[in-house]
Amino acid sequence: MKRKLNQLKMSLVLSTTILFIFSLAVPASAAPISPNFIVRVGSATNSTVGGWNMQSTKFTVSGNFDNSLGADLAVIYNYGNNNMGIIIIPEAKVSQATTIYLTGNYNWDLTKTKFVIAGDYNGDLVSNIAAVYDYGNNDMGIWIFYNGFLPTLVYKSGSGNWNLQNTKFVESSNFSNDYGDYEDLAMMYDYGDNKMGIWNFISNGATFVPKFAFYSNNWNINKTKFVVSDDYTGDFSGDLAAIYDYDNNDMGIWVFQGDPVQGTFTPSLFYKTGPGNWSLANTKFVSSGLPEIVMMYDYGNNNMGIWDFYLTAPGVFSPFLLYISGSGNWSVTNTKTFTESAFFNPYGPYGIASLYDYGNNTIGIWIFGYQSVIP
Ligand SMILES: [Ca+2]
Ligand SMILES: [Ca+2]
Ligand SMILES: [Ca+2]
Ligand SMILES: [Ca+2]
Repeated sequence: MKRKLNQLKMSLVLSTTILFIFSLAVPASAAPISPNFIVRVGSATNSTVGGWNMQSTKFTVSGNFDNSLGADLAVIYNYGNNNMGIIIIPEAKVSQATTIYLTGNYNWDLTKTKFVIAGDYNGDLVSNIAAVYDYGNNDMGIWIFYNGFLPTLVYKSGSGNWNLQNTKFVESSNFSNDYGDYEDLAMMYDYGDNKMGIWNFISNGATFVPKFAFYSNNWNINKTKFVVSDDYTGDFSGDLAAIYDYDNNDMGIWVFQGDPVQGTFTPSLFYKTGPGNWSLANTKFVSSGLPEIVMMYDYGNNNMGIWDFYLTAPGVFSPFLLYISGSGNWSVTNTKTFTESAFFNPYGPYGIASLYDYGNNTIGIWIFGYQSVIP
């Protein structure tokens, strides 16, 4: 699905001016205008629902899970007694949230669920959910919730073979064309002493086959603050992007280009702010559902900004401030998720969905919608 969306996005970028409309009721006093981007503010489209416990909301991912219209949100929710539920929020419309799967009591331990992501692992263009599970004794399992959300154990390392404490990031994309055009999982692993490895778990549509895809003895995983994935090189094959802290408020974005034939990664630096220009401590969320990287930045005083690192040339990200709430208008602390995808909205197909905690077991979802216009 990502691939289809990326093609769409690329053609839009080439042929049209992109107009971003943010569906918040607050004026964007400092929104810049660049030759390719016009930012303006639309009306609020959020809705809220009561009885939603943020503490029980363990993971949120996006994908087209219902094979209808645009992207949806899927929430992994703790119903207690080791009963795990999957809630689908179609096109991020919170009022339509539906629990579509429950494991039943004592069947799923969420404290042992270390990563949850989404991708299409069997090539039917319907998104699936992947959960990485810790069986203890360094035994790791990958569960996929396929169509109908039937859980299937697609990989198990066996005891003593995989340490999930050392597994720092897991991302999904079609990194390798081995076994066909299915999305795969990439795991970034900390070998200690600035030694880092990336493993590809390559889907064959039914099980996952591990392949060692990258190694560096000069990469500090503790300085790696976020990892996201998409196609950042325009070859329709998945890449990883790692947000790296160079200290002194200097932030870099490394892209690990996936080689779909070799199943390996080649890193290159696509962006660096320089010292004094970017606080990763103030960067609450990083997301990428398109060949760009969006970050939610906390300016303090409930002033929130959304920055877009956009490919302006091959191998080059350029930052654009897409939105700024103004002081007192947006609590980053109350913002629980921030997910870019093809969320259908009144303005166009692209956007960001953000789960906002209003307290008293009430959540709302805000859509930051992008609109494209033909000039
Ligand atoms: Ca959908
Ligand atoms: Ca699928
Ligand atoms: Ca693949
Ligand atoms: Ca690529």
